[in-house]
Amino acid sequence: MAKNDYIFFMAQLSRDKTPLFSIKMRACRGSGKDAVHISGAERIAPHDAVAELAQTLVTRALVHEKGFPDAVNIKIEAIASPCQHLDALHARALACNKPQEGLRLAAQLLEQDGIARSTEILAMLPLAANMRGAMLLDANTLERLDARGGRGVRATSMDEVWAGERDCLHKDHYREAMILATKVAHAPGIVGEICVSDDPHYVTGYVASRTLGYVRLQCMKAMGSPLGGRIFLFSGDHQMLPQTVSYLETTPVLVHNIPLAPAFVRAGNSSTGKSSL
Ligand code: WAQ
Ligand code: MG
Repeated sequence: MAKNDYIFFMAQLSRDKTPLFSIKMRACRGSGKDAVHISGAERIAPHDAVAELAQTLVTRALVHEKGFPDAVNIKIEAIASPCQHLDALHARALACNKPQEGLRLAAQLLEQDGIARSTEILAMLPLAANMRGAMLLDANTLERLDARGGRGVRATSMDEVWAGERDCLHKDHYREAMILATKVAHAPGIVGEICVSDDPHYVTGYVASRTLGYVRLQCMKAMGSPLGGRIFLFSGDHQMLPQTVSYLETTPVLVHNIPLAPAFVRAGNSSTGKSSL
């Protein structure tokens, strides 16, 4: 092998062996129990891209509409376990222009997906506001399963598969939510998710599951409201819960083939007056 070929070969080999890194950013104002979450984001990237991404995420933390943070945390860790590769959920988008309409569509979609108590579940969304993570609920009994007070369960360790840098200085609500929703939908025992952003000017939310796909709902809350929240719905034997939470919190997931954000279309109305979704 010629010398240059050898150098190229060795460089390639070491790159393939280079572990992926998780880069997590978290910004808050205040401290201790009174800390208010301002922004958070995470990426999974190869070694060469880590320093620049960390810098971009710090900049993102410093320019959030919720104001200046008092503290920005960056955590960089090599990913030790093998990543699970998942195809993104199918995506669609339903038009609506009032929160009540969005919430009603959400309830209907979940009900059609087999979640009988969807209206009661949606009425619990305000309880999930101001949590750092999601409220984990038994979809059948509505019992709260996370028992973690204001923290909730956070899905972490996921990104789209690295295909060169994409802009992450600005939050891409759809893309980041699709990555999270794809991981959550594949967690053992999880049968659905509901999400409303806590970003005051982002009123679009979604419901998702493996069978439903990812359904964007154009308006889920009043413009300007800082109240969002997430609910993860669990169904099954509670003995499985530690496995579910561990999957959500630690299994590294890389998502492939994220579809472009679909345009919002009106749900058709059937003769019964109920939307056909
Ligand atoms: N794991 C669990 N819950 C989380 C996580 C996480 N990693 N990150 C945020 N949450 C919870 C927390 O309670 C937040 O208040 C709430 O979700 C909303 O989080 O297709 O921006 O990051 O256009 O404000 C939906 C995009 C965007 C819809 C959702 O959520 C679309 C969004 P945010
Ligand atoms: Mg937010």
